[in-house]
Parts: sequence; structure tokens; C-alpha cells
Amino acid sequence: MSKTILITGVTGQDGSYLAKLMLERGDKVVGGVRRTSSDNTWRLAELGVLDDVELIDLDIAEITNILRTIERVKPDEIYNLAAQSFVRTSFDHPIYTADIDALGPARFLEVVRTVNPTIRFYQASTSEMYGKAAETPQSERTPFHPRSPYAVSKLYAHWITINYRESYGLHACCGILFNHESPLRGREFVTRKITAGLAQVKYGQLKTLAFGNLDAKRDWGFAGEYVDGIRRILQAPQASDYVLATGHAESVRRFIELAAPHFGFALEWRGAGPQEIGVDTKSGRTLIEIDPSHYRPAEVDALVGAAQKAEHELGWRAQVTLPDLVAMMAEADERRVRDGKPLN
Ligand code: NDP
Ligand code: GDR
Repeated sequence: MSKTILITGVTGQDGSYLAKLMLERGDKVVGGVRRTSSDNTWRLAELGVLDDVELIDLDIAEITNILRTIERVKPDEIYNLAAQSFVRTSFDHPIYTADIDALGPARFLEVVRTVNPTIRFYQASTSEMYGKAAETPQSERTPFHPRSPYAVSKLYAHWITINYRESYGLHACCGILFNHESPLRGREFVTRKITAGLAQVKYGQLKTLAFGNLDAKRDWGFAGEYVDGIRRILQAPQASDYVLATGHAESVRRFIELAAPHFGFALEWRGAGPQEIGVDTKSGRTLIEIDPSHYRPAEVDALVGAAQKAEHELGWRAQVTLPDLVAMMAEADERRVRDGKPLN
């Protein structure tokens, strides 16, 4: 039976892929968009679903906005993907980040409890909550040690979602997702910064790219298949929380090494620390530099997830490997720059 799905953050990477998936399944998708002075629906357009999603004004900072939306839309399921999602920014905007990332979900839960407690609610939790990880790999049972205002805010959201499930019986679930990327990833995140940046260097639009900590390790999957995991989490008969991850981690440095050949570069690292550079040995040009302003006040050094619970209970497993993901992103950015299309 067709359902009505409300997605917050529908203009973001995950929101766009999830909207497409739900539409393909025959559901009605209502997407919450916060008002900004510029149009940010390019991802929905690129996936060919912009005309099929009902876009509504929805800022999760505003509880009256949430209340009226839920009363009017009458969703069967809510996927709360909206967030100030950039970890580095959260150090400069800790209060704002808490307002959106911690209190935003709390506002939703309170309205759901009041208006219609049968609505299913999904909260976008994050592997960043493990931070200075207590064990490797990280599963649903690993203790949390958040290392940024973003992660601290998301940890509140995680526990308040569980609390409303335990206190009021809401069907409220958290997906603890490890990094997932795609050609639709925002350009401030390191993977897309690498593929879009190298494309620009190749076509002469940029001279060099500057990064922070090249040795941070992440468990990178493909967003297009993680949204199916998100959907499955909310369909499980018993509300619960699930890790979604590939189980493999690589460094930022390795991601750059995998991406460089797609743009015809033969990369070699020279020097160390903030003086380290990445050189194209074919042309002798410096492609990569270090800019300490990209270092974070507290770093998350390495994360790798154990997604066995999702595999056993939901039948979900990540399939796309890191080399395939890098190829997909590199090809998309090469095409955009070569054809003079916006990188967004
Ligand atoms: P994006 O940054 O691409 O998208 C975030 C979305 O939230 C955008 O649509 C943004 O709108 C919207 N938003 C921000 N503030 C508000 C607000 N006040 N009211 C309403 N909407 C708002 O994130 P992703 O798609 O990558 O991630 C989706 C969610 O999953 C986020 O909550 C993120 O923290 C979480 N997450 C992501 C992971 C990843 O690797 N991608 C891993 C784990 C968790 P606008 O377009 O106007 O900016
Ligand atoms: P992350 O993603 O913080 O894991 O959060 P990001 O891509 O920003 O950083 C990953 C790692 O790369 C290092 N790094 C750099 N990062 C950026 N952005 N820019 C750089 O120049 C750079 N150089 C090195 C970082 O220090 C870090 O260690 C993402 C977001 O999607 C969150 O919303 C989500 O919750 C987590 O993934 C899981």
C-alpha cells in the first residue's frame, strides 16, 4: 500500500537519493526545504525526481512549522535527515549546530507524540558519535566518545530518540551510518573535495588543492545503497538502532591516491607534516598541499563499522567497493568540468 513519506533535508545528498527510492517504490514523498535565498534543488533535478516530490517549507528550528507540517501532511513515516552536517563548521557554530542537530529531532519527537504517536520516525545518527573509538570495529554496542559539537549534538538526538521509544512506545529508530559518499556529496566533504578538485586542476581551473589531516581513516560507502538501509531500518517490525557500514576503512591519503589516476596524474608524496606535498611526476606540478586551517580542534582518527546486525535482521549489506566509489565520483566530476556544467 502506498504510504506518505516526509523527508527532512530532502535537498541534501541522502534526502535526494531516499526521495528517489521511495518514489520508485510507489510512495508519496513530501520533502522539507528550509528557505534560503538560493535554489538548492540541484540534486533532486540531477536524479530526475524534482517534479515528483512535493516540496514544502520546513525549518526544523521552528516547532510550529513542524507541528503544522505534520498536521497537514499526515505522514506515515518521517525520515529526519536535516542537519548542520559539516563537522568542521560545528566547532565554529556549536550552539547553532545543537539547535538543529540535537533539538531539531527532539521537536519532531514531541510533535509526533502529541499529534499521532503511530507515525514511524527515523533519526540520522552517525559514526562520529564513536569519535575516539573505544574498540574496532564499532557496532551498536560500542560506547560513544564524541569529539565535536556536531557529534555531541547527534548523540543527544540519538538518545532522545531512544528515550521516546522507551518512554512512550514510539516506533522511533536510529541509523548509525558511517561515511557514505556519491557524486551528489557536498563539496566541503573531503571525498568530493578530492574528485571535484582534481577535475578542476586537470582542466586548469585550480592550481593546487589544500587538505588537512591526510591520515584520518574512514569507512566510506556509497550513499545510493545506504538509503535502502535507512528505509529497511524503519520497516523492521521491532523498532531498533542499526549500524550501516562497509567494514573497510582507508585514509584520506589513500582516497587521493585512488582518485589521481582517473585524472591522468601520477601522484608521488614528498616531505612530511605540514610541509608534505603531492606531486604529479609526469608534469612535475604540485597537486596537493597541506593547510593546517583544515585541521580540527579534536580529530576522529579512525572509524570502521560492523554492520552485521543490519545484515542479519534487515538483509542489508554494502556492495560498492571504495575503488568503484572513487571511480563513480571521479567520472561524474570529470564530466561536469569538461562539459562546463556547474560542480554545485
Ligand atoms: P547534507 O549536508 O547533504 O544535507 C543536509 C540537509 O539538511 C540539507 O537538505 C539541508 O538543507 C538540510 N538542513 C540543514 N539545516 C536545516 C534546517 N534548519 N531545517 C531544515 N533543513 C535543514 O547531509 P547528508 O545528506 O550527507 O546527510 C543526511 C543526514 O545524515 C544528516 O543528518 C547527517 O548529519 C547524517 N549523516 C550523514 C552521513 C554521511 O556520511 N553523509 C553519515 C552519518 C550521518 P540545505 O540544502 O538548505 O542546506
Ligand atoms: P566527516 O567527513 O568529518 O567524517 O563527517 P569529512 O569528509 O568532512 O572529513 C573526513 C576526514 O577527512 C579529514 N580531512 C578533511 N576533511 C575535509 N572536509 N576537508 C579537508 O580538506 C580535509 N583534509 C583532511 C577530516 O579531518 C576527517 O578526518 C562526515 C559528515 O557527512 C557527517 O555529517 C557524518 O556524520 C560523518 O561523515 C559520518
